[in-house]
Amino acid sequence: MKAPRVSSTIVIAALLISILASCGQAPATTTPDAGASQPAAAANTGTKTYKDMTLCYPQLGAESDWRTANTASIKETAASLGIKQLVFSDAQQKQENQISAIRACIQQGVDVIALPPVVEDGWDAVLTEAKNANIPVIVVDRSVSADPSLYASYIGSDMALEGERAAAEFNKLLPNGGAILELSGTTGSGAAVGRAEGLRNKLNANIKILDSQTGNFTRAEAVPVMQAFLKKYKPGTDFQGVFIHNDDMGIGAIEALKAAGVKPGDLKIVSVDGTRGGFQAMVDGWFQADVECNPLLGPQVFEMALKLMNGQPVDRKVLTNETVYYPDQAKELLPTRTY
Ligand code: GYE
Repeated sequence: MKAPRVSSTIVIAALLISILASCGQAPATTTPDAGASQPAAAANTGTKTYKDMTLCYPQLGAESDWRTANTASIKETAASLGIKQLVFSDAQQKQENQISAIRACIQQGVDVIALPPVVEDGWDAVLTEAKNANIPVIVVDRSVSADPSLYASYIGSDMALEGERAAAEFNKLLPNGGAILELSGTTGSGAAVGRAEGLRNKLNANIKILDSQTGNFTRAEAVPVMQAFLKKYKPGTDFQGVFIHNDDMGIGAIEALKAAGVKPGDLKIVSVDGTRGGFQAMVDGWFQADVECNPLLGPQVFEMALKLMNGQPVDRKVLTNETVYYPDQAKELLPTRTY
């Protein structure tokens, strides 16, 4: 009687772990290749479990609701899986802070580093240091321009596809052409670079991008940028639409538009993220579409981290499956949005 009881306990525990790992997870597609080139962190020490894991997450900041949800997903997943230690820090959107945090993690000898890089360039040195210390790095959320041999995998969104989806919305919203403004994210960030590129790739030739300025992904910084746009260009006459790289900046922009007497629907506005704030802006008639970007990456990150600790191959790229939300669904979906 004893043996079956032990094995059913193991089965239940394994089931629980896999349920927890998939709970709240962003749906993903994977790109297997070159997985065998990962640094083998846990070569001959037996199979590691979540209880053995120390994971370093040098978060880039707390600039948006997307970011808050991403932080919560990492912290909640770490707690529910019962990992040994999560080394979490907030770099306040400064790359040098992220680099110092990574160096401290290397010093401490963490098992895995999961890095959401604030910008794309400038990671080669610190990624080389991690590689030399045999600590695998998962690049999360935004891309890096460093050589792919310096990190194990990328988990996150296809930012160019998000920009292309926004372009498709403007093509539908402005069938006879026109001009749009772009309120872009942090300069040099994978998210802003990809979205800008995607927009330009797919926007109809009769829709002109009149101007593009950064609001650094924050509400506060988007307000003066929109105000400056409104001083230079007349809404409805000089431009008919605005592409905004995230919902937080969209909310800041709405504040400036309202103050200038612009009414919901006067302009075609497309944003990115699909946060509660974005859904509210659709309910209120300000956004005509919100391109989804899913921040709930915790489960995938820890699952991959465990594989890396055990020297198992991983997919080089895990892209989140995403959609576009519209005002007619917003009212119904808003109450169940978790971020
Ligand atoms: O869209 C924005 C956040 O990198 C995908 O960063 C992320 C972006 C997200 O500040 O809200």
